[in-house]
Amino acid sequence: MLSKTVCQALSDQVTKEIGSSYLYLQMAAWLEAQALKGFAAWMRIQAQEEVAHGMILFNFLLDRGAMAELGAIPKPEAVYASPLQVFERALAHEQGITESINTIMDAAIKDRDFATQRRLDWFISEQVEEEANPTEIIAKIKLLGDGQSLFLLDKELGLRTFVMPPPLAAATAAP
Ligand code: OFO
Repeated sequence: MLSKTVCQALSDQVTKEIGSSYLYLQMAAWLEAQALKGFAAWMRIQAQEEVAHGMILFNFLLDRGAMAELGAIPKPEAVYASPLQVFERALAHEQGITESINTIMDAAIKDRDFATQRRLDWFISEQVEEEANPTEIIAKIKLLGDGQSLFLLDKELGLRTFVMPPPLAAATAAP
């Protein structure tokens, strides 16, 4: 049985994951307004992934017989100075999400809640990628500068496709 603390922390994390989706959707809107359709497409997929992350935790709470109590999602920042700033903000956001997942893991360890620890293991690995992606894009933007070559990166980012995270794919697979 989930403790009250872990249950609340997981519910809050569902809100944060959906909030991440909301933030990335807003970033996609700004990028598309700058005619950077590839960057925007990348962000749209990121937004989709975040909904999937939220659903993994939501399903987990319900599977454990807990009541998920969702919170309010803050309004995301709508205007950015440059694509570089967008990805710097995305990286800072992901670092905060990593911290949040680590805090829940701490609580689950204190509770000897092994099932939650197993579920969070996936998120801990995922956060390595969540930080690596914007870090790599920031490096490429800095390398290429603001000029024409940004359009090459725009093309590259536009190739990203959505991959359903395995824990959610397993839960939604046909019987
Ligand atoms: Fe769900 O990892 Fe990003 O926020």
